[in-house]
Amino acid sequence: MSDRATTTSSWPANKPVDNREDWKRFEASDKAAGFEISDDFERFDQRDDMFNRAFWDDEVISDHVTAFFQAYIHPSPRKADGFTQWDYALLNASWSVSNEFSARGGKKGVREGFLDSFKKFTPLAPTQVETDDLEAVSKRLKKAAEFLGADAFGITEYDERWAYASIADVRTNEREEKFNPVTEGMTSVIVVGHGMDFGLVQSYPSALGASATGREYSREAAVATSIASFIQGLGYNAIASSNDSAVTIPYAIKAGLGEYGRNQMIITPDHGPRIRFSKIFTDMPLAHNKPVKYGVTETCNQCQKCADACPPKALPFGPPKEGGENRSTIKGVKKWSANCEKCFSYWTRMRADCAICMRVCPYNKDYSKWYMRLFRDLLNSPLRGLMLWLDDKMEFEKRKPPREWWGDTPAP
Ligand code: B12
Ligand code: SF4
Ligand code: SF4
Repeated sequence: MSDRATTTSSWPANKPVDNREDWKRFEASDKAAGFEISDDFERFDQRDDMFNRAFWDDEVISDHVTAFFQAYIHPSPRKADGFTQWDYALLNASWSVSNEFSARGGKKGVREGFLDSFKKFTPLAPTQVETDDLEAVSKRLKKAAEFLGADAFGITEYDERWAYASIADVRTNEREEKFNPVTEGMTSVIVVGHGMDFGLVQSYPSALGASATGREYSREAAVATSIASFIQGLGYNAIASSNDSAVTIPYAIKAGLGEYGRNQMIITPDHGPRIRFSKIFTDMPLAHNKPVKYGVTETCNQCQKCADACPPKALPFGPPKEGGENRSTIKGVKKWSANCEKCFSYWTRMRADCAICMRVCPYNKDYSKWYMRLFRDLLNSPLRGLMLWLDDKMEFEKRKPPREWWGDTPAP
């Protein structure tokens, strides 16, 4: 356990937070996924992520931070395109279902979807369905998940390393450490993808563009809890989760949903980086997917559009390396890591979240069009260099004026 994790731990002292011997069983699947994890690895404490540090860390707290969070509750629209009352109204509407979920545990100090996992809707069925044929069971589960709203679906083994060593307690601004219950008895993690609106992402940075993020948090809450309810109805435990409980990206990679990019995102074949993820932890016996490799790492080795475009220069140039510039980076994992202090500080000054690094990525295309699918396939081929040149020439990454998203409706 890290020294910073020793503050007000209130869970039993015998809780295993460091099972290094047991983690050796992940060596083969780590290799297949391209994970390089050293002996310096430590599980991450949620209170060290930027959102939580914004409440307790004097190095992060500022008037800009206060104004940023306020903008999502009581916005101050301005005349600038993308920040009008219409834009903020859509932004806050897009978040409303998610806000409802996260507020309902308020009195108990629970913030579902962000710090704590979602409350269960459906009691555990007294009988369990047969699970002898794992492939068939997983196929049915995928079918149900797609019906319930999943845009992408994958399953991987539950891996304790990515579960937060502790979760942040919302009851005080200190965000003290709270026992993370998700680790108990879980064997699989189902990772569900939620595609973001292409046109809105093109208008980032803007309050209007941020609606693309808000809508998916609302959908994550609805879809992940529905899938968990389905599994509970089959007689197995299921815990629905959005940003809470665990670092999502390593699970998404192992579940075969896509490859990790320099922009710190999973880049999927069907949505590029323009996708968000929720997860469901379960003890239901399921078949596990394998990681996919389709050329993203090679493209990122040759491209640095996201790092160039990032206004506060928070993204890394050069090859992956271990560790980061501050406490918001997990220890002991070799990967591309951002300086998230710089990133979050930019958001707070702008009073809205950012996703420029998603917008400018050559994989951020509208894949409902056949010629964009062809573009992607050529980008993943030996013609990569040419395609990156073409991507620049065509200026695909250019920001679209937010007012254009509203289409033919006259500007009021
Ligand atoms: C906190 C957080 C942030 C913080 C910063 C992270 C931090 N270090 O504090 C801020 C506010 C800056 C942020 C920004 C953004 N975020 Co964010 N964020 C999260 C959140 C809630 C927690 C991540 C965390 O615990 N990080 C702390 C440590 C682990 O960070 P780290 O060491 O730098 O590791 C990062 C990556 O390297 C990777 N990672 C971690 N471990 C490992 C291990 C291996 C082997 C590999 C390969 C990668 C990997 O995941 C981490 C993501 O922060 C996750 C949801 C979740 N529960 O995972 C979403 C999440 C990662 N964010 C997401 C997105 C999309 C964004 C933004 C584009 C904002 C937006 N408008 O949507 C930007 C992108 C900024 C950037 N390029 O990094 C998505 C990514 C989706 C995708 N396609 O992969 C997630 C998964 C949320 C979701 N619901 O889908 N985010
Ligand atoms: S912009 Fe380029 S370097 Fe960045 S994630 Fe996309 S392909 Fe990789
Ligand atoms: S979200 Fe914006 S500020 Fe943060 S890394 Fe991406 S481009 Fe940079």
